[in-house]
Amino acid sequence: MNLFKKIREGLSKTRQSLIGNIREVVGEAKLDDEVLENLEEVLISADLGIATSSDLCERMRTRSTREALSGDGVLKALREELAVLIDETKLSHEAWKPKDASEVDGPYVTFIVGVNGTGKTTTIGKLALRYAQAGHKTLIIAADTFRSAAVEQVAIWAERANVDIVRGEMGADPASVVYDGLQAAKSRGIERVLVDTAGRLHTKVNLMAELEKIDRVAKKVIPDAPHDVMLVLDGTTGQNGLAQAEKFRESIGISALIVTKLDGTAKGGMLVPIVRELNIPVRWIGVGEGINDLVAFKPELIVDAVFGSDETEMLQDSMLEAVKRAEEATTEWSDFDAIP
Ligand SMILES: Nc1nc2c(ncn2[C@@H]2O[C@H](COP(=O)(O)OP(=O)(O)OP(=O)(O)O)[C@@H](O)[C@H]2O)c(=O)[nH]1
Ligand SMILES: [Mg+2]
Repeated sequence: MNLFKKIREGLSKTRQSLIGNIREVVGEAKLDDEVLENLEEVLISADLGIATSSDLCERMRTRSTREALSGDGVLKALREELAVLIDETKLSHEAWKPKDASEVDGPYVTFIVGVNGTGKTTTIGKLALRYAQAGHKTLIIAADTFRSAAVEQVAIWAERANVDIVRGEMGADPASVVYDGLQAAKSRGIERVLVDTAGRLHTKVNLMAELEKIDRVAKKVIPDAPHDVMLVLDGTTGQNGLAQAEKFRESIGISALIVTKLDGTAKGGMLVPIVRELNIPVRWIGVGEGINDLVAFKPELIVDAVFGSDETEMLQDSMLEAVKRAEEATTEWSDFDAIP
């Protein structure tokens, strides 16, 4: 299945609910103030965020003074206006890049962080498989020594992906597990290291301090580590993800986001404010519990994924072009080799 289809399928609940609600408030009416107000409410309740919803409606208001908009014409116009907003944002994202793997001598270290239950361990399994398939010698460090069974869970994923694992004992200091794991990675000639950390509430100062300690200790073994820190957000929690991202960014710093569970939710609209307002790129999205249910994400795909009119609609040329670029990037690992 191509990348675009997978994203679309993953976000089908979001799209159906959003489009249904838009059709309901717009109907065949003209786009007047009242309709615009209701439209803004629909966008906000679909987790598009207050700023983006308001910007979008403002653009629609301006546009409605130039052309008569009603019915599905509103949807089409919304898609176009959102594409403009996303496009403007993309430019400012160019500056956000993790270290390039080809410039890293020794293991390329990625921390996977996030609040409880967002899908960190599952995503590590999915990523480990990708790295292994791309021919990288990969090691997972199981630094979640907090929750019983966490180490066993990650060990199962390591086995599925057929990669090495270094585990800590239950209750051990996670920083010391990371220390040992990175030493092992160096001596075994590992190319990619994925560090599975325990879930932690972004509001708990001591837990965030523990993460900062892991960061300091990692640097003792590999001075420029971590090369990449990905925050995993649960796509079903909507706007709360933005607050989590801010807190993790202030603490350990993050280079990219992974948004999971988009397959089971109508809240996928949250991808829009994340892309637009956070200025942290979404690199992967999780669209299922299986090892292959991880899709490389490109902001240009979001408009159709969230707002596309229906499954059979012909893709516009520009969209096809974007899909092609994204797929090339994924298969060649040109962008993703550096990042994974
Ligand atoms: N539907 C769906 N479920 C997912 C996805 N990613 C993870 N899950 C499920 O979410 C649940 C939690 O996943 P974990 O990987 O254990 O989450 P975690 O962040 O490691 O959890 P803690 O270590 O306890 O903080 C599991 O039941 C996963 O199967 C996804 O993309 N889609
Ligand atoms: Mg976990």
